[in-house]
Amino acid sequence: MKTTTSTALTVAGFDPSGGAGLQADLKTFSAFGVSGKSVATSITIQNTAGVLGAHDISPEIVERQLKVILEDGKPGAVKIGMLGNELIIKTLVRLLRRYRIKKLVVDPVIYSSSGKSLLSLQGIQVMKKELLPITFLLTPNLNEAEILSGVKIKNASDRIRAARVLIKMGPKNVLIKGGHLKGKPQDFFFDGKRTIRLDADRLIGPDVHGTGCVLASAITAGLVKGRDVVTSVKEAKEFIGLAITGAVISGKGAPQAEPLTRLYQDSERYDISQRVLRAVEVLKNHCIGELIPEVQSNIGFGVENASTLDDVIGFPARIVKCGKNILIPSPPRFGGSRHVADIVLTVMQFDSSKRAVMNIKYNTDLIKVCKSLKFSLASFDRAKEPKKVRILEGSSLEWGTAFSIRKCGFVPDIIFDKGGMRKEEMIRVVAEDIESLVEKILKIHRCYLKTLP
Ligand code: PXL
Repeated sequence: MKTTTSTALTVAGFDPSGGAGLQADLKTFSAFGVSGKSVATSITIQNTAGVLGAHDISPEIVERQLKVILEDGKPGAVKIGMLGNELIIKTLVRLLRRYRIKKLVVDPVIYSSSGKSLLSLQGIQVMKKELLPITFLLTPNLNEAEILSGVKIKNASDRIRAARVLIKMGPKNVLIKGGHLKGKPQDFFFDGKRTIRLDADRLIGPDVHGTGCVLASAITAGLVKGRDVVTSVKEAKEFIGLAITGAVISGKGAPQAEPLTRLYQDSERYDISQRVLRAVEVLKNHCIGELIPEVQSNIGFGVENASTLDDVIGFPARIVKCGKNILIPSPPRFGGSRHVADIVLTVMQFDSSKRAVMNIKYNTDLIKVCKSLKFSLASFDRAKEPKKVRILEGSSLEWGTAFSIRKCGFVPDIIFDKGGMRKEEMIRVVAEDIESLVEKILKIHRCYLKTLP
């Protein structure tokens, strides 16, 4: 059990598809280690394909929800999302004033990304008149900034004008999200004095649902944790980038931002390190020293959908032979093995289900062993490597791996080469995961021992 004062409240709509609104907000708070409370303003009817309708909660019920929550303890900050209509806004403002809520992040939701109205026309007027004056940070997208400020935004200077108009309407800070402006996406922060342009890489692919909610909630969580507003915005922008990278397609419509991306990644990486540590213990116990080549061995094991060196765990100091025994001079880490990781990444481009590779010694007996075990084999010849590839340092193993796979027509169990100038001949054992890799290695080792005098 633990007592916390680190709480955030979201007042927003309910999205049954889980991608936006209350559900996305709570996941975001959790991802920041902030305890979340939530008050529902409207039940939307929607799935990943879009919003079909909305049933606003009566202002009395919104009031009762809010009151019991605020009486229970003052949240560190409050995020406001979809509000539905003017009566809900009036009720909300009255209570926020009564409980002296200062850290108020308002995401002025007016339309859904699919174009459905989520706030009444009267609601827009009441938001301008009553909610903006008590707002700490307003986070409109371009369309919402235009509607609230009355300034048509076609370029960056229009955006500055709109921000000035909005600040005059009451909020202490404004973040106009420029994700939908043509060219390089740039968010624009203004606190009445300072203007800060925040660049963001345009992320390719279809529009991701829930990004506005997740961004505003991430800022709110930062404020709860005591960060200043600009730091909170910057951290939240990094967070939304990750949530978009990890977006999930779960239905027929849009992908949804995934606020738990970092947690999922960390947990997968922890799981992989533990499995690799267990695997080398097994290899150690079986004393597979006979399989280790002169340049020593390494193991690479990639996370799901691995795409960079840092997505592949390996042993920075390799796996070293000591007679029949093997030694692990330093623990595995992600990005720890350049060469084997190159092979893993190349293999995964052809077959993403094969994520583990270990290099072992080459000799004709070992090749015979692999054949007797009915492993599929393919090989490449370093001498046939195109000059262009050779000049590009480090791409040699990628070439050899891709060449072997293409020749074979699928990813084989074994990829070998007979070496070249200052290059030791080598066998690489390929498997789906670390456990099946160890199984293959032990089979090879067992058979190989029988061939030795
Ligand atoms: O993305 C705006 C938004 C906010 N809140 C709820 C929503 C939507 C969009 O669909 O459903 C509840």
